[in-house]
Amino acid sequence: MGNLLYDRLFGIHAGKETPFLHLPNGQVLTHSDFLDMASRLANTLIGFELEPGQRVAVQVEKSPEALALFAACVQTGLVFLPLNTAYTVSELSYFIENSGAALVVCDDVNRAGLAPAAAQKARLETLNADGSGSLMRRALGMLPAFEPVNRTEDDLAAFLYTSGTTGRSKGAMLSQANLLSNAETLVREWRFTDDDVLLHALPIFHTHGLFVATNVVLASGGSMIFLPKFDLDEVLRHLPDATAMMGVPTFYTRLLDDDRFTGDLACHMRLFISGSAPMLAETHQQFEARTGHRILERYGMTETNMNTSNPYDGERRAGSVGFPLPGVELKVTDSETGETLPQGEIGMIEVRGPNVFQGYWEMPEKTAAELREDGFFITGDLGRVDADGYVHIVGRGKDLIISGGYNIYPKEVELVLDDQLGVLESAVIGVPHPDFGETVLGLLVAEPNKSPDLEAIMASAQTQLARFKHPRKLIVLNELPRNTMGKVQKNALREAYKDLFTED
Ligand code: MLC
Ligand code: AMP
Repeated sequence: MGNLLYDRLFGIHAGKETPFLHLPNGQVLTHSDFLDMASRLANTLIGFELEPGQRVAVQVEKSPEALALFAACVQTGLVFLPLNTAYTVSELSYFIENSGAALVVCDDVNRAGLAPAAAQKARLETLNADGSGSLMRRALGMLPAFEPVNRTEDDLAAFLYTSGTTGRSKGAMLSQANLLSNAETLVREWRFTDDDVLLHALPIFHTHGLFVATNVVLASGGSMIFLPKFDLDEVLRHLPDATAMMGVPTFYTRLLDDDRFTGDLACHMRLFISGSAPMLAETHQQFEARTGHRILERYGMTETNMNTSNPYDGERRAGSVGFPLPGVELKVTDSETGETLPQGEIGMIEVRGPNVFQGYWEMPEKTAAELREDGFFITGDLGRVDADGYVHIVGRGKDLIISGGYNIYPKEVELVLDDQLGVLESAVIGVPHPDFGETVLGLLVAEPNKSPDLEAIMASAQTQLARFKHPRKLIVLNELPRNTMGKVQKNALREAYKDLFTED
């Protein structure tokens, strides 16, 4: 039967002494070095007596070892479950519990905090940013060879948790075929080859940095300049050695804000790609004026990987996310009836294809509500298709904030705010922000004759929510605007505060 995902992403590079990872300290790991590391880890995982299909929850800093752990999970048929390094212990406990993870891998500094959550069912190992920790200590004693475990294309390869409108995160289950089909399509569409050097400054716990960036490089046999995070100085330093870069819009606005980012520095590049959040037409234009490059914008989601892309050859249209990828069907429907709307009209974007996930882990109702029986996934994004077939995202049907490429569901923050002393109720909205695109604003209504302590509320939020979800500001209102049905009018609030962070 084999293990197609392993064979096509990793196995094809066996014995290759060409570079795979260029590290900021000048060290280079070849494809062969990387596979040795992955195989040692695979032997370690098997030694833990884990069964294929079990989940491995991983909250670690970006490192070659962390990436090799993904490869080792593919090799052993374990389900890789990467988690944002910003998550607090309280957020992590939910993911560990909900996924029923059999192994938790975390940084040494978080070990004590996570021990109670893992104690019930999971084994706990550590992996630090420099590769130290219990996991690699064990792996170093293992053989650098491993025969991949048999897996079918429908077997699960990864879980990625994504928040929801109710405030409860859902584990999106991705199969081998979901990941492989998308990676191979993107290699072709974006013309990646083994000559490419991708500047990789994204986190590797999300679709963008892990499945889009890394899998595309693996499938094409190229290499990556593997930076721990987006640090402007480091990105500028390494840009001359790269051929391509992928980023969220904040990467590009930060580059444009720096005079050292010149046309000369970018002229040798083959491709700049943006996604995960809308890029302003103004950013597209400024980037082209500065560098002569048109950023290629694409559109995807945790549940679907990539759905659409602007063309490699042909017009890359600012404000559009391009055409459905080969094999992906896209339609715009009436949110109420589900009927397909006439071309050009605005409605709900639905997609179907080999990229679309298998459902939410142990949440059949939520799965049924978003994934139709005929295979179309209801994205929650509102859009239209123009006369030339380009898809435009015009808004969101879901109550979601995207800050610097990270998703925040207001409900999750509201639940924390509503719980605070002196707070009667709250509304959390996204408002424009010059760096993050959008940011979180918390609006509070005090209980009668109480005045909530805003500093104490922020401090409490810090213990419960990852930093990127914290409101940048809290404002106390006399009441929240409501419609005749009693529903909070978030549109009115967004309009009232739209200039809060963008006015000089
Ligand atoms: C960091 N902070 C954020 C933040 N990232 N706050 C809001 N939104 C964010 N995105 C916090 C920091 O903790 C810090 O808090 C403060 O904000 C400023 O820090 P910074 O140094 O400026 O942050 P930085 O480390 O530079 O991070 C910004 C960023 C990063 C944009 C580089 O967030 C990032 O790499 N984003 C990429 C996200 C991504 O990969 N999304 C893909 C999802 S997949 P303090 O304590 O200093 O106040 C997906 C599907 C698809 O969406 O289509 O791709
Ligand atoms: P996530 O759940 O983190 O995978 O985020 C997916 C969401 O990001 C999508 O549903 C869109 O709302 C948004 N998104 C991704 N790419 C783009 C883009 N190019 N333009 C606008 N929104 C995007």
